[in-house]
Amino acid sequence: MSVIINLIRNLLGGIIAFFDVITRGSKLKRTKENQQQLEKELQEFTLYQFFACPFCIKTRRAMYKMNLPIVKRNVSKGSPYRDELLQGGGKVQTPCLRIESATGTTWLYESSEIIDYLRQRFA
Ligand SMILES: N[C@@H](CCC(=O)N[C@@H](CS)C(=O)NCC(=O)O)C(=O)O
Repeated sequence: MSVIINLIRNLLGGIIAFFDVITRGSKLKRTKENQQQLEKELQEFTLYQFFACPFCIKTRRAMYKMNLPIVKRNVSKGSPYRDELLQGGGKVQTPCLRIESATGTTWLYESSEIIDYLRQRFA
């Protein structure tokens, strides 16, 4: 039964992801220098996610719009990143943004909070 539920969930997620790609439009443009500088800063971020998770699609869409090419790690069952997320963040819930800074590592859960954080910093 759970196999069928997972199949339906992935199918619906795939459809949402497809419509996201064809409707997301253009991304924010920066000068080459500004984009390069920004991409250096982005090395401190990692997004833990599932491809077909609607909350991850919403977060990836906002990241695309802000032109933030952040490293993504898929946490499907069997992936080593799933354990990394569980150990570091405390639970397997996606999306989760890992933020590395001089003061330590923060694991930010909740799509709305992740998007707000990125908007405040980069938009
Ligand atoms: N309110 C959360 C909801 C996140 C959520 O429910 N994510 C699901 C995937 S779509 C999840 O991680 N479920 C745990 C699991 O599948 O193990 C958000 O907006 O980020």
